[in-house]
Amino acid sequence: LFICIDHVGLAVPDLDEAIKFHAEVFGWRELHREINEEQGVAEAMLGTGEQGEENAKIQLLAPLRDDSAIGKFLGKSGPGIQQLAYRVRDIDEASRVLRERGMRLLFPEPKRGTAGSRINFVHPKDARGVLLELVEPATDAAH
Ligand code: V0V
Repeated sequence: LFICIDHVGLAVPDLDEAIKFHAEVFGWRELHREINEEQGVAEAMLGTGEQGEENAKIQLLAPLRDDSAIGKFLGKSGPGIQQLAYRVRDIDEASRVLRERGMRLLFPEPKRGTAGSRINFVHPKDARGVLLELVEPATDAAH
């Protein structure tokens, strides 16, 4: 059903400051950055940058608005891990199987995620306290 861990998402108040911190202290490199209005986030993907290495990424998520998912998370829990993202080959099939197994997905249909991917989320109550994202990368994605 799942291929691997695609990324771990961290809620951060300030994207630029967070990128700098994770680069300077942990050596992560910025791979990609974009604004996703629908999700209310400015996000950056960080990777080790090792050629040929297929590693899980870190996604930094900063809120565009206080009433966005990340804005609310920061207000309630402060900065930290907001989501765990599993990569799937076929999000429609994975969603069907998970619904069959009793999981509630947050969106009726997948939404647009980072770098043209398709994303959906399992409700944190159903995933035992974890906001679980499903991500089907765009077929022509460079990363
Ligand atoms: C809420 N809860 C969480 C949680 N957020 N538990 C674990 N991890 C989280 N991140 C718990 C919360 O403590 C409550 O438990 C319960 O779930 C219901 O929370 P709520 O306060 O009623 O609901 P909200 O308003 O905080 O909303 C939570 C959800 C919301 C998950 C529904 O954040 C959402 O729709 N998220 C999906 C979209 C998203 O996260 N977008 C930003 C990333 P108690 O207190 O009742 O026990 S965008 C992204 O990842 C992109 C673009 C990408 O990857 O490409």
